[in-house]
Amino acid sequence: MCAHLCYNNNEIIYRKSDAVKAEIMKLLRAQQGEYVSGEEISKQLKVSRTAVWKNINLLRNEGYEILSVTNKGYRLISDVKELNEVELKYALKDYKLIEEALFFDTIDSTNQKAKSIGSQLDFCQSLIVSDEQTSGKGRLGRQWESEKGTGIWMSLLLKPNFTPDLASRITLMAAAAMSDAIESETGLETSIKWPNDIVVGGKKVCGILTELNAELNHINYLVLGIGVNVNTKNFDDEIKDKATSLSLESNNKWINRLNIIKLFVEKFEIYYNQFVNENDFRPVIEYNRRKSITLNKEVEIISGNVKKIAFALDIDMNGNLIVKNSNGSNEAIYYGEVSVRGVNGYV
Ligand code: BT5
Repeated sequence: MCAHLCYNNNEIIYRKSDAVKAEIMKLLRAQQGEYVSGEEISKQLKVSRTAVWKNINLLRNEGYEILSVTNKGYRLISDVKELNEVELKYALKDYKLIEEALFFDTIDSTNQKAKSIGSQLDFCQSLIVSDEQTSGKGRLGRQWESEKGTGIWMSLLLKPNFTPDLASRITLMAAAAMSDAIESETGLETSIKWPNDIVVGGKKVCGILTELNAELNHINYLVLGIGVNVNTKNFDDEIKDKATSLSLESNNKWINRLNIIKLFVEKFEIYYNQFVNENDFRPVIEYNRRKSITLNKEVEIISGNVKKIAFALDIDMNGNLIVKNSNGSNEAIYYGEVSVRGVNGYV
């Protein structure tokens, strides 16, 4: 068991108080701007009036605007921060995979933070989410745009008990779980560009970066970094032709980031447990095959300075891309230092 805060008494008390805050928010939201009395809240939540008052003050400190009027009670004025520490911890409290959830207003990179936690003794399996990244990273040190308040910028820190050669499977699990979460929340149709992009309307909405700290036969920790453009409206010139957001693809509708995170964790935990406990990776491969935008077409494979054209045939049971080379031979492409592009551009 991890020796971090997550299982000691303080943390349990802290989580209980998180639950009270989240339940108060639920009641206030249900009133849709009308007043709800302190007495009513205390009755429904089975806590004292003083506890209600204390928790309302805590919520105010966290940025919610809540009005209180004598003899009327409490009224929610503004509720724009759907993604914050309280809501995140409460939303994830039932998922055993995540022992600790951390939220930052701003950070250099959630992957970087996860790596520094992972290097401590007895770390917790954690989900690290930030509202903004000032130095978000893609593969091979590429830059990842992570504008404040607009996307999901998060990293899952895991201590898997399988060998390092299987780690790339986590990327495919994440792609399947996130594609499913996006579709459930938004109704959009997604595709997966092998191995680490999710695509909507021919453009990238999500990128995944899996990093590993391992010995030859043992993983010390694994960091699964995921970036999703949710309500992003503007992209830098270099990427605006190939990047989009869930909101842009849904007629500018505002989309709830927390719901997507929760749906993702729910699905990812199922895939992860199936693989770790039952050695069953088939559902992930089947999902990736079904949603693949890479298969059955000519692709350009870029490895360092070397580029070649091949035909993408299949994703095998290990998650490798099987391609037919121009000389007719089949080859398994491993996830790693390889970029795969459509011959006419990004997909
Ligand atoms: C990826 O790399 O797609 C992995 C991105 C992982 C980002 C997450 S956010 C949370 C966690 N913390 C981190 O620091 N990173 C992870 P790659 O396949 O190398 O794609 C990077 C390329 O995508 C860049 O070179 C740009 O061309 C493009 N790009 C950058 N920002 C983008 C964005 N917000 N949306 C779409 N494309 C973007």
